[in-house]
Amino acid sequence: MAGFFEGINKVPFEGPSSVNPMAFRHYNPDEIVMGKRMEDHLRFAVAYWHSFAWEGGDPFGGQTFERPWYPQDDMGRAKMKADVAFEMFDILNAPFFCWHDADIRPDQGNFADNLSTLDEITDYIGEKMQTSGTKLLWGTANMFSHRRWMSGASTNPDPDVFAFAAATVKSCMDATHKLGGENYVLWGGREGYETLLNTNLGQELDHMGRFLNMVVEYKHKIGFKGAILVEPKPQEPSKHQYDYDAATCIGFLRKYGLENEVKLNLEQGHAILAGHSFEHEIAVAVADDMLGSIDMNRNDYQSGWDTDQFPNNVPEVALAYYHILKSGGLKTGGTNFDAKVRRQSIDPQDLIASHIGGMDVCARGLKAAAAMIEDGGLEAALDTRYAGWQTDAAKDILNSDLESIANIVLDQNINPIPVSGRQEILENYVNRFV
Ligand code: XUL
Ligand code: CO
Repeated sequence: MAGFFEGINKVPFEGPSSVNPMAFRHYNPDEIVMGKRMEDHLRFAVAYWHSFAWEGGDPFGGQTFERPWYPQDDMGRAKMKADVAFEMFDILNAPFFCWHDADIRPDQGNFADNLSTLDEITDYIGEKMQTSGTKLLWGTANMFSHRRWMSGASTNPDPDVFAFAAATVKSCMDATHKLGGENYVLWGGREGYETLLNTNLGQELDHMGRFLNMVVEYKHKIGFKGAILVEPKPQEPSKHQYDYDAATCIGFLRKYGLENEVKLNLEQGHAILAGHSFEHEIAVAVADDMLGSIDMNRNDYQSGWDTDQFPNNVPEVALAYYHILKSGGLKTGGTNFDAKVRRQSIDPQDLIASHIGGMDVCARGLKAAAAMIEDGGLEAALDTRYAGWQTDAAKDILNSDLESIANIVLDQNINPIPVSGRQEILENYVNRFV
């Protein structure tokens, strides 16, 4: 449906002094940052669900948006939605997009019908991708909205639901592979529990581990070269979700022998819900070479909900990209805006402006992160702080045992002198760049 964004042109880069609300002031795709194009560092993706499938409801009220592709229960309107999506990708010059099966096809109730509509719509999207510059960052299965998933997907007490989930994920992996997706994501919104009174936690975790092994086996069977990613989140919609945070996921992957096959898709808002900073989650993943991709959307710090807002805090974003750049940057992953406009932002222009803002904030954060790395101040401070470990005597400690170390402490009268952690000095340093 060409014309939904009537009057909105391709978003130009106009530089920091621009006052045009429909222009980029920092995101300049071709600008070189640390030897690489900005677009290739950030690898932005538009999330199909929030921009095109979500209708503006909240727990107290229904749809606020009026879109010509509602109600979303018909293949003709699913194609119209795809036309509008690609119109928006073009306006933004977005390199990637992401979807759940339920966002792109109408839901027609049974598996066979959903399979054939998924096939038809992914053929249609595939044709559009031939002439568009926008590629698929990842596909995923929505196994949380329909009532069949209310007690979980792979962790459901009912084996029929496990089977339905396996069939659904197979179909979504096939569709992702067909569209050249660079990753496949699993987020387990209902993989958890509401109460332990009715939950066999150990059995459910074993089923989830087996399920993920089947996903990996199938990836190799079909020759899918992308990464399999799981997305941590501590709760919401379930009271407790098994994929709680990065550390929990890494432990889970190790337990089920998947640590070399599966990486993490980390989301800023989920980190906050888990009581962590985003850079904490990234640093945990990087320490184990588990960073796959990021969802760059924030929560409202007062509400305590997963509000999926576009990022607007440059210092936070800068620290996230600092850890990403230090780890060598995003590889198959990207920066997905798992973010939605507020339900009062009902105009087509709001959809574009929100992405412009998010992309600009990330670009500023990336440039600040690169400047900190090039300056080297944080790295130098770390080197100084850990310099003691460079001596042979210190390295010997790690190869020794408690008894021998105790003797050395006595013989040499080792008496540590506390050293400042210099946190405020380092915070002031970061403030120079953001
Ligand atoms: C939900 C969430 C999902 C995943 C994909 O909080 O983040 O949109 O990113 O299922
Ligand atoms: Co997400």
